[in-house]
Amino acid sequence: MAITTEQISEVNKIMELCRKLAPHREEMGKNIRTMIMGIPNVGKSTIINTLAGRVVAKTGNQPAVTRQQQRINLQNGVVLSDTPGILWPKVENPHSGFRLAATGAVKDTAMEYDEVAFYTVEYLAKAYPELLKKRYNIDELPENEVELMEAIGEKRGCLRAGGRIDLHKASEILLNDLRSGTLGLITLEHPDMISQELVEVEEAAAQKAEEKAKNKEERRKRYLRNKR
Ligand SMILES: Nc1nc2c(ncn2[C@@H]2O[C@H](COP(=O)(O)OP(=O)(O)OP(=O)(O)O)[C@@H](O)[C@H]2O)c(=O)[nH]1
Ligand SMILES: [Mg+2]
Repeated sequence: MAITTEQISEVNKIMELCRKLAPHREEMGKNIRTMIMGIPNVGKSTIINTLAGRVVAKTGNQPAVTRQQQRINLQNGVVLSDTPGILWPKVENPHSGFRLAATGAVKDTAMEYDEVAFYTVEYLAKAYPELLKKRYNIDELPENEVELMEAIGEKRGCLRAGGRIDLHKASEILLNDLRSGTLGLITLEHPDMISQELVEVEEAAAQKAEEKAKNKEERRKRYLRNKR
């Protein structure tokens, strides 16, 4: 992805902020030590290359491109550490799982790829219908997500023998367009969505715990019956 001059000057503001945060380091004549952290495939290494003004860190459109910590001296009083992407040990909210997969933060093989595309297109149809219409030249978006993926596939010539739509190919087109920014500026998550989803996650967890307790009680009863 090409970085614009505007983006470069935005990114360089980070340097000013770092200096403000740690003025004592400069007074001591020491380098300010910084570290960049985040989920996989969000552009950590790309920011580092932009700050360095040259390619010092390997980037790529998939998770786990950076495999170990790498320290880069920017030669302007700041030393930067690039780190591999990190994720929560367990993602309990299924919506978060889909969104992480949509952005490529988890490996494409970790989840059912086409399901991820269906989830994403359903969200985009609600949140950004105009972007979808424009990108794929569709006047009216079908309500059903499978039909919508079929419409995208049809527009892009994703055909299989017998004229059937190749949904996997259509899924690849959609997710690539999202990840490359070709679809437009998109956010997959808002704070209010999360509050609602967390309530659902808690309810599901409570229900699971209740079922588990019930099963345990059943087992205990059966055990006591057999013992008699
Ligand atoms: N659309 C878009 N793509 C970006 C942006 N910044 C980086 N990318 C692309 O996103 C992909 C991942 O970038 P990296 O810099 O390798 O990401 P990372 O966070 O270092 O990834 P890991 O080291 O794998 O955790 C690359 O294909 C970049 O070209 C951005 O602002 N917008
Ligand atoms: Mg990286």
